[in-house]
Amino acid sequence: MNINISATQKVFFASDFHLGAPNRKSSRKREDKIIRWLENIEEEAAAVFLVGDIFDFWFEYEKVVPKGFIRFIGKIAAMRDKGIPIFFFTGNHDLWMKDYFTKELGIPVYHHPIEVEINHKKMLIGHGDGLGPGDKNYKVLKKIFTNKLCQFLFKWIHPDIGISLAEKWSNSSRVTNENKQEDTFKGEGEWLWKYCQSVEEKIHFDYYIFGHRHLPLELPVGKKSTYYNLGEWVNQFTYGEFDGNTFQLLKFKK
Ligand SMILES: [Mn+2]
Repeated sequence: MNINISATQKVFFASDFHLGAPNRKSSRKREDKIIRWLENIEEEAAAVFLVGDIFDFWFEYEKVVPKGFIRFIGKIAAMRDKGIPIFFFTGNHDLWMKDYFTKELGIPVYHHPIEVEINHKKMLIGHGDGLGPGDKNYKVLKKIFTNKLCQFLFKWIHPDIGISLAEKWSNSSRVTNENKQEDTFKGEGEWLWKYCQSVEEKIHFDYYIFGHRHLPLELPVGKKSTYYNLGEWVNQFTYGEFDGNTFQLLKFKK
């Protein structure tokens, strides 16, 4: 994909909103903040990349849309209607997104990292789950979650039961879980960083942009590339901004 932006335009990146977690009240507060962010950037936005785990849980039934997040969905619908391109990626929490956003809002939904060139800078953009060494338990789970038969069977559980079950499960792995030992830099154990390095050996990208890690990172990949992790929006409210020349990680404070 090729995007060209003018001197007054910017491209924005964010991930891991985890809308819905840990409960409706706290999610609603976060949703309002996300909408304030979108209102802040929409004047300048040439495109917005929402890079996975936007919903703490999402499942697409044939005729039923999960309740909630209606203000956020309304906001991105309005931005699309104004002509701002928005790109969605699935994460490990919302990997069951299918074509509802595409058909209803004109927002493509990507399940894998994609290559994007913006003003001649090459970027590899994706959520980042299951890439690189490590994350072994998740890789097994992902096989089950992406299994067509499992998805077919889940679809036939009544949504009131199916979604409740999924929310219970999500509770154990959610971003708001304070016991989660992932908010400190792991050095050599940063497997997404490793993944960037292995890609860079074969093909050059200026920027590697991922989410999933819940830790804002800016790390060199070889001599000419940088790996950015977008962080998350439960505690840190970090996002990426590219002005055509420079990529920056910023924090939304309003
Ligand atoms: Mn996440």
